[in-house]
Amino acid sequence: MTAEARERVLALGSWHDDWTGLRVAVLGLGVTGFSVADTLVELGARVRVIFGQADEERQNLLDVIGSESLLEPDTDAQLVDLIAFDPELVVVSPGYRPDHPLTRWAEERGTVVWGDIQLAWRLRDKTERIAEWISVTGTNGKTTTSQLTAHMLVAGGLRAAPVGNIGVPVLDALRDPQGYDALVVELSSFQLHRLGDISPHASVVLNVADDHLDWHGNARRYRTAKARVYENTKVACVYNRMDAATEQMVQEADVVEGARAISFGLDTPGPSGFGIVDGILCDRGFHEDRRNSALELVTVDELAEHGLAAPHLLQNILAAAALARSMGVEPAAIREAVLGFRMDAHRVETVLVRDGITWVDDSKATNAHAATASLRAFPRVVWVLGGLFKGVDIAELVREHAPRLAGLVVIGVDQSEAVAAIERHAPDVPRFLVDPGDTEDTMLRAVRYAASIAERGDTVLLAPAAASMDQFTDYGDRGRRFQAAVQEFLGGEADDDSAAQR
Ligand code: UMA
Repeated sequence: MTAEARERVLALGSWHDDWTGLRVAVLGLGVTGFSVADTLVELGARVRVIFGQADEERQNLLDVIGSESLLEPDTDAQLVDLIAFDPELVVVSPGYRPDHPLTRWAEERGTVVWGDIQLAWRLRDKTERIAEWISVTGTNGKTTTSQLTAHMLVAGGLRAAPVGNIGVPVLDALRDPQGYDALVVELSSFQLHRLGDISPHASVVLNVADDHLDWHGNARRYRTAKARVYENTKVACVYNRMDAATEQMVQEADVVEGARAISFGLDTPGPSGFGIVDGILCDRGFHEDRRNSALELVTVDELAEHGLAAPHLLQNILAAAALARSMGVEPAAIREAVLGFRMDAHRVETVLVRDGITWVDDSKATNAHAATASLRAFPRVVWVLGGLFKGVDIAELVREHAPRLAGLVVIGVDQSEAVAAIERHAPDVPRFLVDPGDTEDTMLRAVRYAASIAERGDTVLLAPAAASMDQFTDYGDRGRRFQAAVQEFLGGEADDDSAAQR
């Protein structure tokens, strides 16, 4: 690849530039790969999508839009195809590891390699109304915070949507003909790894704990990826006062002059923070008279009535409020948005209360940090855990929560890591290993066992601390099967207060 050809690609920074005839290889055909191919074909580029597997509908659609494609599970054969295609630009889906042979080949030869976020940033001027970006990341709470922020922006009269890792590719949103005032972009550490030079209006790292270490190689690289979210922020870098690592990331970030560091936390805030005073969530970050007073947003009691007062949710609400206030949303609109907000399914969702035992689905707890937050919320727990631990050591998690455990139910194909941690830190807690041979039956067996040891006052908690793909399609599938098994096994009437706890 000549330096000149490379420069030509790097100079493409607008929807209105000339993309015609550009040879682009798109790696992966999930939601991201399809949105990238669809966009680039629309711009007149010559697109070839290379992927190991994909659903049939997407493959058929590639033909319809006029993209070339290669379905080939073997990476060596994919590489031969990529070399023959001789791309000028490679756009890679988030799931590809940094050391993947195809991206490595492209980078070594000097071909430009972007993620979809970098491409979307360059194309953001498609409509006359150009959206500000608000970047949201963190190990946990990203999706809830992105949804809350978008909700607040909409309540404040802006056209806004949550996009990105949440499941809607940014490229799909920015091709909406009406355009947006703001896009709240949930960024995974994978997307942050290939972020490029985006310049968000505001940004936040909610918290940082180890996750996805198998993908990044080690904890340092994972944290470095997360820290990138603050780079080039224009107005507000929002960080968590209770998580020193996030503050350090802000201090080290290269931001646009004038951008402010704004903190959030459950304690009393200083003049550049959001926090809680006497049971009231308040803003001392954007309030004009912030040196002397705080602006009331909503009370903890009001949030409790809506099932939104768990500590991790209060943090998400404060972070979202800081982001929304940075866009000028008034406190009354923030209050209205929060009180009208409903959590997604499978996030600490009460399935049933029966005989004084509460059955809770937190299938969304796909890592140790999230599982800890939900385990802490209950005094005595029969804990259903296991799946793909993604290179993170769960021994510490078992050690911390051993005193509250009434029982353990281990699911997942490879249970050795969980068993080793349990033998070390919770050897006396009754445990049951669900035979991984029969996925269909997994949750029913888990529920049956949990029911045999849970007592009145206990919570049976599905908080696997692991990804689900070894046995289920995704965390939603895992949660639905758990809920179905609870209903099938326990069925019938719930205790009277069951509905109230949902
Ligand atoms: N593929 C390969 N080889 C690889 C990796 C992927 O061939 O090494 C191919 C697959 O065969 C398939 C395609 O790539 O054709 C799938 O691409 P992908 O894994 O990047 O997934 P997408 O469907 O494009 O979805 C991605 C995010 N997935 C991942 O990061 C793994 C989605 O986040 C995100 O919603 C979507 O882009 C839109 O931005 C999911 C996720 O699990 C929910 N995220 C992780 C998390 O939140 O913890 C990071």
